[in-house]
Amino acid sequence: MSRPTFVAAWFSPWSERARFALDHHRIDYREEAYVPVLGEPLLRLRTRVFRGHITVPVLFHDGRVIRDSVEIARYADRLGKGAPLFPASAEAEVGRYVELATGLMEAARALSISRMARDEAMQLENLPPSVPARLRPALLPLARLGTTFMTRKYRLDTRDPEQDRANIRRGLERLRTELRGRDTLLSEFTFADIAVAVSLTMVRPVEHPIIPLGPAMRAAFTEPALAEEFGDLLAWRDKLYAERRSLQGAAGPAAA
Ligand SMILES: N[C@@H](CCC(=O)N[C@@H](CS)C(=O)NCC(=O)O)C(=O)O
Repeated sequence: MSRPTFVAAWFSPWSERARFALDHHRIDYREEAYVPVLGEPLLRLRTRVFRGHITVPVLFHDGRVIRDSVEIARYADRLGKGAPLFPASAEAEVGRYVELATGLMEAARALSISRMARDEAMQLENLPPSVPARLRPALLPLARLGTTFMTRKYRLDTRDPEQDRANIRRGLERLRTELRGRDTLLSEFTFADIAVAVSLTMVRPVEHPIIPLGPAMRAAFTEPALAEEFGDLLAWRDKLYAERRSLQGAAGPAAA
């Protein structure tokens, strides 16, 4: 099999859920770090998408261009030899959890980007880990442009932070009820667990070498009150990462 190329934002939960699925299946891929704004023209050229939004992750393989994290995970199920993440018997239920997790991430993105927009340390740490420390201060204007760009692109300034927090809380309460203290949301480990576990990054990031966030980025992604209130869900996520997240891919320096 030829080696797929995975274009991803190193810290982004959308990228991480696809990376998790690729690694679950032990797929040998090459990761390329995507830098918002700067990386967009080349990505448009490579994907031949010249209008509308373009996002990462994107997977290139054998002439295919897969531009969606969930579709990449489904493709990993076709390529890989691990246990299926989308078992036919649970298609609808997995889809329901993916929708819930994506809603949580969208609400939380508005909160984290608005924190980043106000904090230089967070903007600097947001630069890909491959950028050498001595070059980082000079790239601060680029990092700042990145948060402004994301705010405009996703119309984050039109959102109501209190409403977003309330929606996240409702979603987390539902997850707590449905998880009922079990190890997996459904009767076996599926992409539902990956999508939900990864979405919890936006409540408080996992401490795992696969996503080596520094203190400022950790703070950007942490919602202190929700993290306190839903410590049980975060503990579930931490255990799932410890048991299920292989180190094959690397979101950190090796990914660049
Ligand atoms: N449908 C996409 C959505 C991905 C998405 O929202 N990606 C964001 C992650 S923050 C992104 O690419 N941001 C960088 C940019 O928009 O330039 C998926 O699930 O793959």
